[in-house]
Amino acid sequence: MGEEGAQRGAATSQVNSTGDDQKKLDVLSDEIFVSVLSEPPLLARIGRATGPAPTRWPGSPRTQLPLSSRPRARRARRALPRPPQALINSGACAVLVSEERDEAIIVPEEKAGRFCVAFDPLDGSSNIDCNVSTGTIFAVYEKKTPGKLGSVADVLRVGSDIVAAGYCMYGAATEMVLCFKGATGVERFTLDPSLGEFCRTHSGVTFPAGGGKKIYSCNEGNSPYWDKPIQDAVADFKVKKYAARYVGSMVSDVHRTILYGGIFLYPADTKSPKGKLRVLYEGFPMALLVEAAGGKASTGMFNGSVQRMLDLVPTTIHERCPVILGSPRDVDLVLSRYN
Ligand code: FBP
Repeated sequence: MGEEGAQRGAATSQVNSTGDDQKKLDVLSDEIFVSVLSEPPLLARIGRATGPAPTRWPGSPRTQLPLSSRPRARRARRALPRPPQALINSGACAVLVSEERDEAIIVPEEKAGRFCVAFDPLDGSSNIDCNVSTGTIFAVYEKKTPGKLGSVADVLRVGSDIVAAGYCMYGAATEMVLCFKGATGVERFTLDPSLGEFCRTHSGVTFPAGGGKKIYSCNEGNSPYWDKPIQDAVADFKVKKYAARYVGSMVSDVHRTILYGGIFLYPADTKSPKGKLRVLYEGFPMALLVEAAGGKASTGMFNGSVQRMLDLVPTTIHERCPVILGSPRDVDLVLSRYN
């Protein structure tokens, strides 16, 4: 990645509202994401303006991360309308919640739209510096607050109210995975840099039959702080000869889990009694996708009971929750430890 990559991955002196280091790319991707919500075709235009998308397609040179490098990329970036003007112009959104902003963005009444979006503009940011795959995660709600103006109440609601969810993964290729509420299976799209468009490559994707490959994915460095049921379940996976896989970017670990099978968990522990991951823009969207793909998404033992992720009702926009998701075979194995 060299000096340029290091610059982009460099930490700013800031931390976000949940105390996590904020990387320059976190901030940049947040700005782009908010602006893209204003003009969906904009991303396609950036793609055409800057040539290959910010990823490595097989065979394309590694250093082609365009956004802040080449003159055309800089011109395209300067063309991006600055939030909140961009938000105001969208006409599609009423409320936006970003991992990188302390407060929700409420779009002024005269421009407010039907939808509310919670998003993690750059998930797995601790992996940026070493060029390991990262992603973007989002959940979409339909505004329910009467009148034109939205409010935080439009997103602080039960997870099963989400109408659509998805993620983009920036890996060997850029993929986008989407689903709508009530769908069976998820839709996979791959970015074609030459078109600057996402092309649907797989439809109705579900977990492999029977649960798929025996893979467990978690940060085992936290195991001393886990409760006994989780420690026992992970020990059991080893006895059952499961393979361990952990990228440390939720998007990448969940993407692999949906495609190959197995389980991803970031449970609560004595260090983080509410877990690490955030309800609105990590837990909920991934739960909708995993359930649509025939999997299960739970909090494990949380606030005194084992709960379905989408039954949670968050009270703050950056609330955290434990996450246990994957094939029913493996999630049930973990949850059975609480019986
Ligand atoms: P952000 O990078 O958006 O803050 O996401 C949190 C995250 O990086 C997840 O992507 C990942 O699953 C988890 O934290 C990794 O945490 P840890 O480094 O504690 O294993």
